[in-house]
Amino acid sequence: MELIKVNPQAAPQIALIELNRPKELNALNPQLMQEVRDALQELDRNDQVRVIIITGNEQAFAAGADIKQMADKSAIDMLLLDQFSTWDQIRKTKKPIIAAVSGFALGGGCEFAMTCDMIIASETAKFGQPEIKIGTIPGAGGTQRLTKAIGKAKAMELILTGRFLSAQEAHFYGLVNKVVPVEFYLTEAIALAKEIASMSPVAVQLAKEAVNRSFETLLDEGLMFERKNFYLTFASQDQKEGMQAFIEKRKPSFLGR
Ligand code: DAK
Repeated sequence: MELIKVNPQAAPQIALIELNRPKELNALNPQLMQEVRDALQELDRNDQVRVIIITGNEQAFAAGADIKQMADKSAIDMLLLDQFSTWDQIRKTKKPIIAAVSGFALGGGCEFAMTCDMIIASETAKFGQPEIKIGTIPGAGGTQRLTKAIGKAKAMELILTGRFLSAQEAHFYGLVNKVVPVEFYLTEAIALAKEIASMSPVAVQLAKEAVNRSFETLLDEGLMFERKNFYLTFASQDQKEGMQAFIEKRKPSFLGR
């Protein structure tokens, strides 16, 4: 594992996965996501593990998918890359996953946190779907999960403006379970994990499956729709301009084609 660190016993029965690309604010590239997928599959099989925590560092949970790797891709390149199969496998993890978020959780980073089952945030956490600013749209569930988590009006505002939600706002809108001072976000996640780990693992697995089922049929359909529109943005000049502008650290000039 190059881009993540895994500790299967961070506390008794609690595993910890740390995203570890600090210089790039933990930007999510395919290799990192595959490492997360492999780690989750192994932890799911490990009888000593009951709850999994995923975290980044104080500055960033993850600032999104890696823009530098996506910038020059065509819609068909994105389709053939098929990164969704990795994300879909992550979604199938049976054990409960808590995201312990500090700093930026943006774009794919916010989507990744929402793919987890619960979120503990530090007071410095910032959530958002800023894809619109680089000429694309959320592609890994943001339009679906954020809308279900915080309601249509606020989700629409965040997705169309790219604004960020503070940790307190995210808590107010029901996106996160709890907000704590930055020095406690990991210990708070571990405390929550321990409480869940003391329950019957069979009942926990079945309960997780049942809660997810409450919206999964619709979610599958919504994710498919989002995916197609996400790919379509890669056929636009505006996506090329938006991502290139980010890389060149300038404002994009969108032409609407
Ligand atoms: N990708 C690549 N590099 C990134 C990055 C990203 N998303 N975010 C930050 N970095 C890099 C910066 O380029 C910079 O690198 P150097 O210039 O030092 O080489 C370094 O991290 C530090 O960033 P900044 O210098 O910009 O730091 P600041 O504190 O000034 O700003 C920031 C922090 C988070 C506000 C800013 O970095 C920022 O706006 N980052 C981009 C946020 C963003 O637009 N995120 C959405 C990306 S699109 C999919 C799955 C997921 C997705 C799509 C498909 N499939 C399964 C197919 C998701 C898409 C996205 O997430």
